[in-house]
Amino acid sequence: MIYVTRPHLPDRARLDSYLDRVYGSNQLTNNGPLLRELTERLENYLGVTNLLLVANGTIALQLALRLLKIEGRVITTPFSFPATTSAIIWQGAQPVFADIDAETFNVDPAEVAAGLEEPAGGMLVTHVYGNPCDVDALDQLAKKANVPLIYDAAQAFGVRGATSVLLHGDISILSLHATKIFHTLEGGALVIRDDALFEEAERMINFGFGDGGEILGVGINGKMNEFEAAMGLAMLDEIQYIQEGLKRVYSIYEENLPESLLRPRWHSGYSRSHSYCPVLFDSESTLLRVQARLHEHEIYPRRYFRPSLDTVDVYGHPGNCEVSQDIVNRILCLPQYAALEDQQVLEICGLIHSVTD
Ligand code: T4K
Repeated sequence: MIYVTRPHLPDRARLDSYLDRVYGSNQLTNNGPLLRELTERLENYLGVTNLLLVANGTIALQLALRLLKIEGRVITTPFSFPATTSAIIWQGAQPVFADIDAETFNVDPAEVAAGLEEPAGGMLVTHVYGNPCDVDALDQLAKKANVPLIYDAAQAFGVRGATSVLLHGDISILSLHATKIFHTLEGGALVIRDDALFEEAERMINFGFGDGGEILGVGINGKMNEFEAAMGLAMLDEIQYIQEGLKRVYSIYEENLPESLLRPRWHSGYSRSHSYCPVLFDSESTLLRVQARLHEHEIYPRRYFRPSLDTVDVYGHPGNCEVSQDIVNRILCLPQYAALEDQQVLEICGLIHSVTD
């Protein structure tokens, strides 16, 4: 079976050497030594400061919204994972969907500007497939409207231009879930621009406790544990191998997929994470035929993202994002992970050709 992704498991002896340290210290969680070491190494690797490791990417989004005291209308994208919208609603705010650009699949700044014509509490937008949004335009819009801006960079680990993409906006969040290029089993992170807000976030994920154990704010338990940090350290030791593998697989797709299949227009000036291989078909019926052909061969691509989040009834705020509603019906993410063999990628390309040619 070939799934859309396959989590990387680092060398067992390497992981064990980190786990031995946990067994030696008996410190299993609560800001332990491995967590502190991983935080420092990730800050260096990503080129950021004020990075806070947490339990998962979803709680990172919820914390970001809470830290920035975002209420009321939140301008957001309909083309993302459900966590992006549900975090807004969970915080008691109201998602207002701005449609996406038909070429990048990221939120369209002109649509965001339209959403900001009425008073808004903030913006939460996604770097879809790790492809940076039009960050310059969005940063400007947030500044002009004087609202906080959160980037859901769950899929954008390691993406950088002149600097890390995570340095845009007030807060960027990462998912470090098992299916991501770099993972800690479950996990997430916030990168917080403001120092005072970062200190508040450190307290917030630990029940609101200050250094002396006094309760300084309403907190929650959002901590990452030492086993997860051990996995992160072992993963980081192998990140170059993972990235090279993803790049190899992606380039085989690029050379061998039908030219008629559209790919997102990637933001020039930024590195590519190669974590996802989305392809856009001319119609949903072609997509369904390709999917069925791949399933016959036990190959399971995924329809990331679907549905368009502005159409989800339980979110209670249906929108009318025509571009997103069209794209979700035609986009398919092909299997993409470092351990995929050249021959397997070529087989997938051949099966797609057999339907589209
Ligand atoms: N914002 C965005 C833009 C996101 O993409 C995500 C997460 C979030 C926020 C929230 O972050 P977290 O709270 O999750 O940290 C997967 C991931 O679970 C999810 O983290 C990720 N985005 C999303 C894009 O993909 P599903 O529902 O597709 O997961 P699942 O279990 O169907 O896994 C996909 C395939 O991976 C499976 O078909 C088989 C393979 N797999 C998966 C797991 C977990 C394995 O082989 N082994 C495994 O252990 O969401």
